[in-house]
Amino acid sequence: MSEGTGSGSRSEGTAVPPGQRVRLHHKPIHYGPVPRFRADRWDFRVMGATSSLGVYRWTWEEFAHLPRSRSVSDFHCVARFSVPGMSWEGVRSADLAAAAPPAPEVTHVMAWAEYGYSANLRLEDFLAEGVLLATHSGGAPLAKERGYPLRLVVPHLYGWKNVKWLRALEYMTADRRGFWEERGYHNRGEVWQEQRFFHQEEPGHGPPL
Ligand SMILES: Nc1nc2c(c(=O)[nH]1)N[C@H]1C(S)=C(S)[C@@H](COP(=O)(O)O)O[C@H]1N2
Ligand SMILES: [Mo]
Repeated sequence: MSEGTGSGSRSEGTAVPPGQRVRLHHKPIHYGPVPRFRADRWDFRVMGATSSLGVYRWTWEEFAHLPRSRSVSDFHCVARFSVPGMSWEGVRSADLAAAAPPAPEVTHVMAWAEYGYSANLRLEDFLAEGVLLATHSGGAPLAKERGYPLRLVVPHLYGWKNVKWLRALEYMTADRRGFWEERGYHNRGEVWQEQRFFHQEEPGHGPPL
């Protein structure tokens, strides 16, 4: 088991990103219902521009055999609260990408959840230190409403990029906006740069059409 600290966590001090306040507890936040997990129907896929051109697929049982790591990081919701020092356990994005390598042209990744929720990430943000496909939090399996059985943890990007009930990753050779990115939120959502909303994006960055 490898241990790590999220790149966005700044956990050495009490620093909180601009515009955020610390909250120790918070209610789950998501759009739509909590999906039910069925181990016999669940799978995890990596699709799109893989280097082999094929689709990778793991059953729940197979997914448990991927290398596992732990990471401690702060969580930042765009609704202006941050939860310090959350501990997560799961598969590091880099280990997943080693098991399912992207083609050299891949620049972005779309994370797909149950019911079609999605969030886009730059490949470098996806591969950053501290990014996990988490199955556990605080030493226990994720709670249903926190994304059980699998959740993306991207500490340096706002909460909406931390896709709960994760089912697939799509490697992309051009950027495309996900669910909230199409609805007025920032395409990247980096918390220390306070990239909250679409209107903050640089001109020419590529507005949604
Ligand atoms: N599948 C899915 N994942 C999601 C969401 C969602 O609506 N659907 N909401 C996001 C938002 S906006 C936030 S702030 C976090 C909240 O995570 P939490 O419920 O563990 O606090 O989940 C994110 N992941
Ligand atoms: Mo959020």
